[in-house]
Amino acid sequence: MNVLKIGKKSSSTKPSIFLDCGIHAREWISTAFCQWFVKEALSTYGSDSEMTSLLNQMDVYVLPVFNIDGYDFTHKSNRMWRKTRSRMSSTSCIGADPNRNWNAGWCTAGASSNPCSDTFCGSSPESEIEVKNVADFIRRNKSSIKAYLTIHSYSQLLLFPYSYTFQLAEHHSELMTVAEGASEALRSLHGTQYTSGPGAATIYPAAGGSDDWAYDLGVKYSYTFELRDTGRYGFLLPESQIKPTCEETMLAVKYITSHVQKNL
Ligand code: 0X9
Ligand code: ZN
Ligand code: ZN
Repeated sequence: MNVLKIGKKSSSTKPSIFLDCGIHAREWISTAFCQWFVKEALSTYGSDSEMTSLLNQMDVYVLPVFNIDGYDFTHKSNRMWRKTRSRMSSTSCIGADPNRNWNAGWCTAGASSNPCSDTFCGSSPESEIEVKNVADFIRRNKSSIKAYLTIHSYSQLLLFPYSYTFQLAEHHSELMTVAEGASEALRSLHGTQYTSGPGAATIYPAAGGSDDWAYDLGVKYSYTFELRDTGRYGFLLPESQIKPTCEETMLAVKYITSHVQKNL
């Protein structure tokens, strides 16, 4: 797995943001967004004041494709594959849900212990090598990572902890205010409407997700984006929507990163 580190070179460790795409194999607009983000970062550094300030002050770690094997499988065999491609000796069913495999209320709600289910939580927390690798990376860089952003589709939601419980997060009101500001910024470009809120109440209770895990580790600004659309095309978002979706999402991501910078 390759993670990109984007930012102005520095001799000391800078505060950072972790951004991942493609946790779920079939959510192709997600992987498109990480590519877009990298292109925008490199091409607007030095001309856009917000991007310049961000990359001067912070590093952004971008994991362009989290679920590599699954993503490959959606191109070659089954466009609607969601999970990893790991094998277990006990069953012929393949893969676990990489967003049910984190050690955050693992497998208690909205997840399945049936290996054949699309929301299979895995044989144990971090049983999936992709999850273990990213969890290790975030644990190793925990003191520098100030925000965790993970990109999914679809539903047009901006979610934050918790999803494994209906209890409100300690920083609920700040997380909500920032999410609403980000959604408003996103909407300003093409009118795309987003709903913000804690995962359990806004989409569904689902334990073992990366956002809840990062938050409980101490990464306060932990957000899950569910990009376009609301179901007309779903995971099969047409090519014509890639650019507008990435453009509007960029505004929301920059809104969040500016808030994080202000609160370093
Ligand atoms: O169910 C998910 O993993 C996400 N939705 S998706 O349609 N992309 O599969 C929502 C994740 C929200 N956060 C957690 N459940 N922790
Ligand atoms: Zn391809
Ligand atoms: Zn997803």
